[in-house]
This record gives sequence, C-alpha cells and structure tokens, in this order.
Amino acid sequence: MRIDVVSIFPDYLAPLELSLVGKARTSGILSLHVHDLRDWTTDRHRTVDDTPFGGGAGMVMRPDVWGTALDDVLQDGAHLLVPTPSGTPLTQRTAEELAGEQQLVIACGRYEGIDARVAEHYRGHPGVRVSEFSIGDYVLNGGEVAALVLIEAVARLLPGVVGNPHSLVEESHGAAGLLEYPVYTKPPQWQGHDVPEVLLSGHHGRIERWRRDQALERTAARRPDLVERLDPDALDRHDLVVLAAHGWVPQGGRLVRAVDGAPEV
Ligand code: 6GU
Repeated sequence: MRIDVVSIFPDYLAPLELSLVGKARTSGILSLHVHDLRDWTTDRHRTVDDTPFGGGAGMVMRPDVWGTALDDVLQDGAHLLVPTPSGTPLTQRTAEELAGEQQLVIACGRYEGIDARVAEHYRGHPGVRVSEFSIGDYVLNGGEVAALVLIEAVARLLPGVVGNPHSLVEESHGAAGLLEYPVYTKPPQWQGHDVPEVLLSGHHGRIERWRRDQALERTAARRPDLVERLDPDALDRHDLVVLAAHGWVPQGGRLVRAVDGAPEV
C-alpha cells in the first residue's frame, strides 16, 4: 500500500518512523510519503490560508494551493482522506476497508479547515474516492494527529505487519462487537491484587466463558451504544443472562434496556 500525507507540519508525522509502522515501511509493506503543502505555494510568503468569505473567526486554507498539491500526489484509484471534526466517525470497519486500498492520500488541514470546494472537486474526479473523517467528538488543532491515528489503525491490518495475526482476532471492536476482556500476567499476586483464579485453573472452557462474561460486562458498563447494536440471535443463553444482570433484555430482535413497571398504554 502507498500512503501520502500532505501537511504544513510534516515534522508532526515523524513518529511514523517508529515501531510497527516504521518496520512496515523499511520492510516494503508500506510506502509512506510525507509532503510539505508549502512546496506548492508560489508567492514569496508561501501563503496557504486566507480570511473566510462571509466573515467569522480564523483562517481557511486556500483551494488553489491544495489543488496543485493533490493533482501531483493523487494517483489513479486513490482514496483521498480529509481529517475534520465534522467528518464521519473513523471505526475499525473503516480501517478494514481502507487496508484494501492501493493509495491513501491524507490532506491535513489546519486553522478553520480547507475550502469546501476541494473535497467537492475531487468527489467529481473519476478514479478518486473522497472521505472526510473524524477520530472523535473533540476538536484538534489540525488533522496531523488524526492522520497518525488512521495510519496506525490501517497499517497494522496489512498482511505481515502484526507478527501474530491471532492478535487481530479477539481484540476490542472486532467482529463480535464487544470490548476486549481484561488481561493479566505474572506475578500472580501484586500489591494485594490477585489474578482471577479461573485464569490459573488451566480449564480452557471455563476460561473462555469467563472472558466472554467479562467482555459482555465491560461493554454493558462502558458502551451501551455497542450493546444496542448486538444481534440477540448471535448470543447464547449465558450471554443473555449476563446482559440481563446489566439491565438489557431482547425485544423485537434487538436488545433494549429493561424497565420496571408496566409498559404505558
Ligand atoms: Cl479528524 N481533525 C481535527 N482537526 N479535529 C478532530 C478530528 C479530526 N477528529 C476529531 N477532532
């Protein structure tokens, strides 16, 4: 896979030399190129922004500078990604889809964002896909950190990047739609906290059940939005008992919060 990042702070992307992503680059699995947007400016001051039409606070990035940069960097079949707090939430499913692309081009905006005509223009390009994405409901100063997040989420799914592909199977936000169970290692006793007995039992069936219960309990406690998306038909009776203890019951093919008292008529 090839990834190009365009930013006015290319040094912000330096961590991509490290760890698994860095190794994926040196091993040739990932071809990653970071570009300075100002290389495409033509004026003495290397200007990339201007005041917003219609007024308001802050500055907007100019479409002409972005256009020449993206025309140079986008290859046929590219997926153009624009990090923005007003984008579609990035999920594990998005990362899985993007891991199958030939080229990702990430256009990192700063200030109040990039002139909206840039995304509109490339949406009209045959052979280019455009996605505006967000990494959560909070505001960053620019898209660089979001680009790092996206690249790490995608790169670890490329074949050969994560040493043990089993690590990718049971983790949080996997196909089961549950958060991951808690994990423990040696020593078995630490600061008065014991490793749960069942994990030392060597009883694989009981361990598997305990881990699933923990995953269900964590998900119920922390992420009710994920419980709402579970398919009750894909759960076993024990799963339903655990969820019922947290106030969730199946109704009409989905899980809903049990309420005490008679339903209103
Ligand atoms: Cl993708 N960009 C910026 N600037 N802020 C964000 C974001 C992205 N996701 C959440 N906040």
